[in-house]
Amino acid sequence: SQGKTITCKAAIAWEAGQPLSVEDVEVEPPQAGEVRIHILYTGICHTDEYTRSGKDPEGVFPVILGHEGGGIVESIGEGVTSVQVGDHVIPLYTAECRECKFCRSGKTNLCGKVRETQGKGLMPSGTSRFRARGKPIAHFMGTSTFSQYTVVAEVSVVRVAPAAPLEKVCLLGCGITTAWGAVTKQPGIKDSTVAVFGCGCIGLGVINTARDVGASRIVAIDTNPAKESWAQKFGATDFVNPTKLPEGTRIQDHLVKIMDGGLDFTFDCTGNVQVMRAALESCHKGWGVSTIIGVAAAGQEISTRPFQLVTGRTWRGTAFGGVKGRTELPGLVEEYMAGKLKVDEYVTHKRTLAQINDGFNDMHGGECIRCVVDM
Ligand code: NAD
Ligand code: AHE
Ligand code: ZN
Repeated sequence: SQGKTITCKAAIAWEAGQPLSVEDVEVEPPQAGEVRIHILYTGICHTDEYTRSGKDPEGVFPVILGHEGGGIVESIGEGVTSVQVGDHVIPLYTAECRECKFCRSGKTNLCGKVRETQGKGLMPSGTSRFRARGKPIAHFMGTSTFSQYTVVAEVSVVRVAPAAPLEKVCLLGCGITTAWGAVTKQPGIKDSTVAVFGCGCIGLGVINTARDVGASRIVAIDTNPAKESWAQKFGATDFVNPTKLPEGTRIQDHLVKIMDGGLDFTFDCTGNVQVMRAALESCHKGWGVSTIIGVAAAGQEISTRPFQLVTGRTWRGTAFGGVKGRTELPGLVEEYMAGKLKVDEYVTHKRTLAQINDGFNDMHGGECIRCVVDM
């Protein structure tokens, strides 16, 4: 099939707010600097649901969503050198070209090479490799892992150890890596107090990594009471359900009170702007640092009294945990293989591609940490 268009199944989001439709899609061969991947497994992340629902200001339709995948290189375009046919790979929604201003800065994992076209649902050439019902279908986050075959830029893919089970390490394409990076790249967490708002895949990953790096106390916060035992299993020392506080008590006031003036570090893993505010205001005066990981809907804005910052709290955020995927993911896969990084523990649900909409429903149920789709 190399050099030829492949017809395979993909889950297409034709319109915002509609269920995905599993149907035939034509996938063109990779052009220069591109890689065509046979996707074997993909996770479903809350960000896929966010864009499907129509809340993403960058959302383009029709589109093939999915950004937490694992697969095998089927063919490569002209000039591609960093992966070969048959390599086991993870697509990267945060590219790493190693030559743009961002990549060379040493200050960020955000790469400027393909982000503009990626945000429009196009390959760097400004065109799509997908067609269905005779129409072009947009790419998503440079990855589109809800297709049995996808095409990505070479800068948006990394080879991983072939011995690693793709049905597990696909999750390193987003959630677990994001959480791991958000903690490990933040200096000072050892021997410090941490609060984590939201105990989904991201929040549990933050809790677990904070425990691994030696945080002294880890307070998990979730409105879903079923998350208490999850949080404990991943390393939380305390759990607070904000809906169970006495009427009129705000979560930030409660945390400042029980934590001797507040937390050293807090993380928003919900995407809710009120929660982001509470996370900032739960920080200790003089030094507390709050990190936003959650993605908020179009039109939503954060607010707080500037006094919160004047008095020494820091508000920051992170994408893909600050991780440079091509450089760092192979090592993270090795950590998993060596038993030093939890991955299997996050998989609560499994679905086939035909059942992918059930996978989205699993996510809404509150009992799902990650659903892995067998493509
Ligand atoms: P999830 O839905 O599985 O988890 C969210 C958790 O927050 C749930 O347990 C829910 O009960 C809890 N929650 C909801 N409202 C709450 C409230 N008011 N107070 C406390 N807890 C509350 O989602 P996820 O897959 O873990 O993703 C979390 C967020 O992170 C999403 O917004 C997602 O889009 C975002 N995300 C960002 C990045 C990044 O690179 N920045 C990467 C992955 C995911
Ligand atoms: N398109 C959205 C932005 C969404 C967003 O912030 N995405 C995160 C990754 S979420 C993964 O589950 C991210 O990487 N952001 C950096 C970037 O370059 O997109 C919007 O609101 O416009
Ligand atoms: Zn994601």
